[in-house]
Amino acid sequence: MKYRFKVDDMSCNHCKMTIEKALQELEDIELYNVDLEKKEVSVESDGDAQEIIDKIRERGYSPELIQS
Ligand SMILES: [Cu+2]
Repeated sequence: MKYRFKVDDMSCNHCKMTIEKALQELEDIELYNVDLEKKEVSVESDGDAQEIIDKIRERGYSPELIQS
């Protein structure tokens, strides 16, 4: 599954790195991209969206799934 999340409180490269590290901890993740300018996180994963949301929230950010 491909998911896209809007993460409005991601504001600098530190945020980007923190979120990338969080995503790397998920075993089902195949691909991910963190776009700081758009404040978007794209993920290809066999897991579900909630798992990804929870993981990013753990680090203090507020992802919202973008329906596409
Ligand atoms: Cu930051």
